[in-house]
Amino acid sequence: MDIPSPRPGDALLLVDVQLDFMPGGSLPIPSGDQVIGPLNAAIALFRSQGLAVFATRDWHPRDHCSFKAHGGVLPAHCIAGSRGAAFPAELALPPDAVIVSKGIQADADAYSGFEGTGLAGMLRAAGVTRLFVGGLATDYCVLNTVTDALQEGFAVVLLPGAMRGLNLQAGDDEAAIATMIERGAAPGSLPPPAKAR
Ligand code: VGL
Ligand code: ZN
Repeated sequence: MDIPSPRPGDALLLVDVQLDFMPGGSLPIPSGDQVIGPLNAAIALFRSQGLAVFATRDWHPRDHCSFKAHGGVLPAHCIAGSRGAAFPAELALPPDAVIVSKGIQADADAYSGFEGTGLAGMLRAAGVTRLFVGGLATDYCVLNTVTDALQEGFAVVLLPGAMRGLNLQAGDDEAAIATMIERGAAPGSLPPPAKAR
């Protein structure tokens, strides 16, 4: 398989790597914490090449419409400013990472990092043409973010080892990856770290 290496015009996009989506969080994604190691490796690689890192976060008001108490089906999660909405301390987000908050309006959900955030414009302003994407959850926010990225004209390389799905039904994550590839994303991984010599 052809494994693209990052080059100028590329950026890394982390989707919703937040404590509430980790084991023990309020909306835990199975093995969600397993994305942190591979994403840290990707962050190091992109930074070593001077490439930008973007990170979306779910950032809901207390009365968000996706919450059970407010007509939705989900437990309350990622309330803006709460501990659960924070990035895990183990995630090595660089200080100049661009943080993109989504789902900030009570009456609308936003599974895509492009919805109502201005992300496409920010990426274009930064000269980004291709995104390497990992994070949570493969079958919800990653799927919707990647779909919008392709729609907006960005090339996408998936980092399947750095994603995990909610899998409300078994296999939802695999199906989401297949759907993203059908829509034009490239299945990729990252090259292994260069060997010291
Ligand atoms: C997500 C459900 C609700 C996600 C966010 O990041 O995939 N899923 N809010
Ligand atoms: Zn949410």
